[in-house]
Amino acid sequence: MAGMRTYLSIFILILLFTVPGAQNPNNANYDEAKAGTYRLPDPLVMRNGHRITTAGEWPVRRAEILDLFAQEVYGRTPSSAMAVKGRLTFETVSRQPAALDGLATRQEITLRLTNRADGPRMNILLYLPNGRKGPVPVFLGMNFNGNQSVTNEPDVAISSAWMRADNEGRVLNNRATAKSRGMAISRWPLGMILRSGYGVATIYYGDLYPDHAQGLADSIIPHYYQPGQRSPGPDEWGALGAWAWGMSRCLDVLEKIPGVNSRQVILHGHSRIGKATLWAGAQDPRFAIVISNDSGEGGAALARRNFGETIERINTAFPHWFAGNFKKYNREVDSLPVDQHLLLALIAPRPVYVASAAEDLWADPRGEFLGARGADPVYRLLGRSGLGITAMPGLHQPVTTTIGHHIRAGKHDVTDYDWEQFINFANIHLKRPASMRKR
Ligand code: GTR
Repeated sequence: MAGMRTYLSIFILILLFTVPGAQNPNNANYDEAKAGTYRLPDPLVMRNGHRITTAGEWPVRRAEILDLFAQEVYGRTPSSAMAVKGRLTFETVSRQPAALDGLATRQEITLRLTNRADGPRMNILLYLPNGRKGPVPVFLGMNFNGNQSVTNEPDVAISSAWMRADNEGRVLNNRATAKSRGMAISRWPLGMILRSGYGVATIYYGDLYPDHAQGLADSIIPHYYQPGQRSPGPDEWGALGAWAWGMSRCLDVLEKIPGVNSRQVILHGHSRIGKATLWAGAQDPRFAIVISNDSGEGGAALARRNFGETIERINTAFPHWFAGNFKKYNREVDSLPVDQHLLLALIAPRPVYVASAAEDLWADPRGEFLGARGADPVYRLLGRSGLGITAMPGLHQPVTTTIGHHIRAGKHDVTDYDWEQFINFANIHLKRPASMRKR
């Protein structure tokens, strides 16, 4: 036993000295002068060198870029998984017409993620504001700690899925406890959103893929293998792809729920969920607006900048997130045929919002802004306002053109300030008259 432990310690020591970035995640570069020089792939130049000059040609370049992200970065979603679109069965398992002191009607909806009755399920928590005429727009986003974490209400089901450990007793043995109720309410200001006339839909991201390196077996991915397949191919989806797929399946359900304006669903996500959000918004044109909050590396931040998290570091710490092919670029970022500005461009002409936090250097706020700026030519080609600026604005100066942006003071988080901007951005782009907004 002791010998075993010695071997293990030696192994860990070797690992620490051989895996770059493993010693200290913060051995990253935070010096702007050392962010490096790079040439971004031009959004308007095809791989064969042809330059796109008209909006009519964009769909061809768009398809090329989408395919490159699927092939090299996030992995393809298998066609067997796409075939179920809109055909999976769901049921409303609870309904509370006077939730949150009568502010909203709350529903818990269970969606089967395969066509087997005993297969995996995804639980949607949906609030629709009471007393509104006609269907309402909805903010849809995944949560990190189970649906019970976004509200203090005692009668919302506690997620029974695997959950990342927590040292405050809210998650014990990788399962949420009653103490996890409301643990994320600061990131989910339900009252503010509902009073502004929007519904809220959320899902625990772990319903699709448990977020750990061995999570594959318990994810939805094996349910969509080809006959005889034992693992995803190097160009097939990982956790980010599975989370993105779940967002679209939630939209399939919202399309069938009375009271929801499914043509005005605003997809939002923070950090790793923000990365999946951008990928979902890029693939699924039904999302009306897409919001990335502090999504960083693999999200809105340019990969070619050596600042904060890098491709090598993200693939090392989270080997399950991206397609296997993405690991080819660990030390070869310049050969990556895309960069993250092109991911944002895939959302065009729909409004996209990139939010950053000044102290969140790991996510590279400037790289996130430059990602937004890099998407601008596509929006302008399509006749939209794009970002409309070239220099990064100072703190708390939100940009609300078709590519929205803000950088706020503070840390990696979702705050009321962020939500105020998201709601304002949605009000502007969904053209909601003041009378339909705050009550
Ligand atoms: C970090 C990771 C980031 C970001 C973040 C989060 O550890 O390096 O890319 O996703 O987690 O999701 O909070």
